[in-house]
Amino acid sequence: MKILSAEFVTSVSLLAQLPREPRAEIAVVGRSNVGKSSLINCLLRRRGLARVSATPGRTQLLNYFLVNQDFYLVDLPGYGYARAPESIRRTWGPLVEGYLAARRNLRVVVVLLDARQGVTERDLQMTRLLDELSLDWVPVLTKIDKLRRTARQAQICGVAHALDLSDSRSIIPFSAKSEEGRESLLAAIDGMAHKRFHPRDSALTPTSGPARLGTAVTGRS
Ligand SMILES: Nc1nc2c(ncn2[C@@H]2O[C@H](COP(=O)(O)OP(=O)(O)O)[C@@H](O)[C@H]2O)c(=O)[nH]1
Ligand SMILES: [Mg+2]
Repeated sequence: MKILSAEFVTSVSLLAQLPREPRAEIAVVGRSNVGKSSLINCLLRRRGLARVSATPGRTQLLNYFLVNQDFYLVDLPGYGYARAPESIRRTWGPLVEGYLAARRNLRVVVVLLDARQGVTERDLQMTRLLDELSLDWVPVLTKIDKLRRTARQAQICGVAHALDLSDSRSIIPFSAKSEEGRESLLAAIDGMAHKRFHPRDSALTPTSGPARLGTAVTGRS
């Protein structure tokens, strides 16, 4: 998928403010400081579109980016920032969980995991929630450039094990610095945004767990 256009559309702090058009949505979530803003800027090739923040955890906003005049990339507030004010931490759950549970046009959730830290308890809570909600999700290992070549495969296997994935190839190693994984992630997003049939659109029982991405993500950079 080529990025032809990308623009910031709106920030939402209440579920009642969510856009009403029935566009496909791809959400991005992860711990504060995991590299979410950097990943979005890298994917969309727009420096500074999503701010790379020095003070994480200050805002609880869902940021909407319109991509190719086609689908929304939704930047969800990061979790697990210990120094965030209590009032902010209290609003995270209802806002993010409410969005994930109710948003019918949500196609897939991109779950960011820090390559050096691996899977934390908060990450597991998130992936379990996504499974409970029968949402497809794609694990992405951010800042992969910080791992030495020798440590990297062991870490990927460890993350697959922690997430209970049968195939470690469903994890996308990513670096906003080198752009490794950019094409793989774009291909995965493209596939999910344009899938003709999506369980959330119907009354059929949806399948859950990491999205089956077929060949889209096997050819890594
Ligand atoms: N080496 C390296 N650093 C990164 C990468 N992505 C983000 N960072 C750094 O990690 C910090 C947090 O990044 P940011 O995108 O603001 O994370 P966010 O809080 O999840 O939005 C910043 O200092 C970034 O420069 C990456 O791919 N490689
Ligand atoms: Mg950020």
